[in-house]
Amino acid sequence: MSNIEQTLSIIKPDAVERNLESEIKEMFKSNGFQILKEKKIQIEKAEAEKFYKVHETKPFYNDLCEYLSSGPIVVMILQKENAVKGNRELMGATNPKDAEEGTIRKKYGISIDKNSVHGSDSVDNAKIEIDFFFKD
Ligand code: IDP
Ligand code: MG
Repeated sequence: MSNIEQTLSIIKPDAVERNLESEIKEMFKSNGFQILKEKKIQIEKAEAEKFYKVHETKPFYNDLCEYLSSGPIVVMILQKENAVKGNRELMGATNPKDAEEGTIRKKYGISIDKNSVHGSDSVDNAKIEIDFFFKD
């Protein structure tokens, strides 16, 4: 049975800054993802804090929010069969050092904090995150 899903992807500041936007989008497309909507924006730290609220008790929360708001990002709605899991697989492990060959984070990630992409971790969170950036 078909299970077309949508998920939220972000190309983070470290990757935008290194002009990796088109290469990363090509990786999504060549892996069967459709980019339904996209925009390049820069967010305020307060918005980053809202977006990453689940991590508010973590020691890296402040740096993470500083970082996500430090420069332009590209936010996208990706669509594919089982898109949420498929995107997590294509992204690779949070720490690029642990990411598998062929994943975005292995290829482009610099460190655990500058790991080039964000992807929703569940279907429920994908809906919340898509609304966060694309509810008009
Ligand atoms: P994910 O992006 O793979 O879903 P999460 O655990 O949700 O990983 O963490 C969100 C983001 O917070 C990560 O992508 C990474 O940029 C940052 N992060 C996670 N763990 C650490 C850490 O131990 N030190 C610094 N930054 C971290
Ligand atoms: Mg996460």
